[in-house]
Amino acid sequence: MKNKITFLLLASLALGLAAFLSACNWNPVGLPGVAGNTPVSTPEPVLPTDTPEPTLPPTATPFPAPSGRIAFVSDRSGDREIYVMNADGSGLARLTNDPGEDRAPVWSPDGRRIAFTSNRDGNWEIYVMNANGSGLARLTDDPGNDTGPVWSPDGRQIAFDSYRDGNWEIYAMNADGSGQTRLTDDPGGDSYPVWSPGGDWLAFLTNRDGNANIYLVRPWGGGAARLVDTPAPDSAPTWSPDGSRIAFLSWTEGNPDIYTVNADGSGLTRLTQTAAAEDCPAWSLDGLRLAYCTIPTEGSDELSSLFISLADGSNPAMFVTGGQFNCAISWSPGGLYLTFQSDRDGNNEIYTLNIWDGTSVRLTDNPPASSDSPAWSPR
Ligand SMILES: [Ca+2]
Ligand SMILES: [Ca+2]
Ligand SMILES: [Ca+2]
Ligand SMILES: [Ca+2]
Repeated sequence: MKNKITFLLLASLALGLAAFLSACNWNPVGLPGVAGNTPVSTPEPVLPTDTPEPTLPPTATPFPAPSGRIAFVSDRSGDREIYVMNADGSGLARLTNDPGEDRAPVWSPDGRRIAFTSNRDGNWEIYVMNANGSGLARLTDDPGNDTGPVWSPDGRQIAFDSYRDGNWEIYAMNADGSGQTRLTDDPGGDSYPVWSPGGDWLAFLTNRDGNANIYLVRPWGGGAARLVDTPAPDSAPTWSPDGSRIAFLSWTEGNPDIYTVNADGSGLTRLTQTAAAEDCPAWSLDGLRLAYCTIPTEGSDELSSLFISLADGSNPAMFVTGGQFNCAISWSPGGLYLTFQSDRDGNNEIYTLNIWDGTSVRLTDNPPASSDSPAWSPR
């Protein structure tokens, strides 16, 4: 009997202690460690508060404003330079200042650096700078043209196109320019490398089969393999965020349409069937949607438009129309906005689009200069 009472007493003490710990949100894992002789104060227990009654009617939560920065190219100073601005168009800064042509800014995955292509030293080379324009460094240095830098997802490598061997080949290098390695070796033109989200593949374009096809190669080299065999030129491969599918453009039906295919080459699916030229397929960050542009055929009285459809091509919704060119789509961090260039107001300017209410805002206004090639920072 005594043992039973003792047991019950201990059990109720244990339950009480557990209830106390639970009620206080006491988190033993969160306790600071004791370092050296520094005394550590015991945190005050946090008493549970009553769950507040929901306020009716609910107050409107403001829609998140666009964050991050947008890099772009403009010739407003007389030659093409790289600029950056806040996502509302404020805080404009010119990052390059060289009579050569500077183009194709691409953000490092951590948003701290920008790689770009310039012919300032007599032929196209790859450069990198900090996101405020400081710390400029040339990464390639050879007489052949080097273009199209793309960062690996971990930010440690940059893949690019090079003509240093007498035809276009895919190269990769460390982000400081060291370790430049040729990944392809074919007399055909190999260009436009795109990293898979996992960093373990590069998709690229090659005309080694007689028309432009998409191939895959490992970032460390080895053989390249054809992803999909289409009878007409393909272009603009872009990986879904989970790496399972690749969207691209194909001229199979006589003009560019958007297709997707699994990363193993199976499941080829045509998403658009229009006479216009689709362009710039860009997956939403959750992989559920694809944004793209249509560029009307020459002589058509249609206007260029920007669409967002589901990832299988269904439910295409026109978000923007006007002008002959809406393109260069880049999604915002968080995925609630995208930026694009359009000549809907007469010359190329940079816009943002709120994909939930469909409103677009023009961020640049420098006629007749062009502002184009917007790239939204990843954070
Ligand atoms: Ca320049
Ligand atoms: Ca070069
Ligand atoms: Ca080649
Ligand atoms: Ca089409």
